[in-house]
Amino acid sequence: MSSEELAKKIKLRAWNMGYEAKASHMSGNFSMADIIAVLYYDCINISEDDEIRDRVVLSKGHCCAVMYALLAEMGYFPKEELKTFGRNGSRLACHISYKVPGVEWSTGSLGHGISVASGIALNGKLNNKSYHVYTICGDGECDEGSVWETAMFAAHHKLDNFTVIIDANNMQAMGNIEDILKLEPLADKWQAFGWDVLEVDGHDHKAIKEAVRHQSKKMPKVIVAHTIKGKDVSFMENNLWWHYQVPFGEYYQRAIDEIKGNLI
Ligand SMILES: Cc1ncc(C[n+]2csc(CCOP(=O)(O)OP(=O)(O)O)c2C)c(N)n1
Repeated sequence: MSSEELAKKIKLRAWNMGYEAKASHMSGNFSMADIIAVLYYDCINISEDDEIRDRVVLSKGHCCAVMYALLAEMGYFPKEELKTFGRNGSRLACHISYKVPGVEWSTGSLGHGISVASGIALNGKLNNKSYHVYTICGDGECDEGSVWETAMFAAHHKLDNFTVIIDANNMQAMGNIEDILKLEPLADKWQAFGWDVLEVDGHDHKAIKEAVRHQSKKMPKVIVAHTIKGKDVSFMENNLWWHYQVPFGEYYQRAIDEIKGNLI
């Protein structure tokens, strides 16, 4: 299986999970699927040895369905359990939960995951650990003040074992980033805070891989990954309605057909 196939696979699983659980945030799940597929397939150390395994914190914790699907694909827990997503008593909560094997930290309150992740990275530095810490953050999430505290903190401590990947899909819950709270020039802002900044097409697996593998020296790294919200489903792409709309009716099968049609 290629990382491209893995990305499509986890989208299909997430869509089915969302349909059964009547869960939203599917379009934000789809914009980041390629990023996490490349991360786990091609880049990070997923050793079981706690001393050396890389850490991944999903800061945009509302988009947990693709992450759970990915972790199940990677063997962290049985795929069968994905059917319990969002059910009473299930550990697969609709915002990501640390109770699920492979999940580093529970998130959902935007701006928290990235802050915690920087602390984990500092801990690694102070204790001479070889692990790298990655966090996936939304662009809307960058409205949170704690994101910019982290930007200062990580640069101050020269955390070159820390990578933030921004899923820059240009939308948040209630509208376009540009209209709600302008972020541009986003890359320049991170650079001004003392970060090594890379920009990629967040659906180009080769470009994502190269950016993730790029080793920054004495500074943290941010990858601004330009993505499309709802990627690969025509009626969801860049359509705000699908931020909170749950999969239903005729849309259910149409999305599956489109994602499968795109299977490489
Ligand atoms: C502190 C906080 N405020 C508000 C919300 C509600 N909320 C959930 S998703 C979302 C939009 C986030 O936008 P973005 O980070 O760009 O995520 P994406 O568009 O990728 O889904 C908001 C405001 C939240 N989860 N946490």
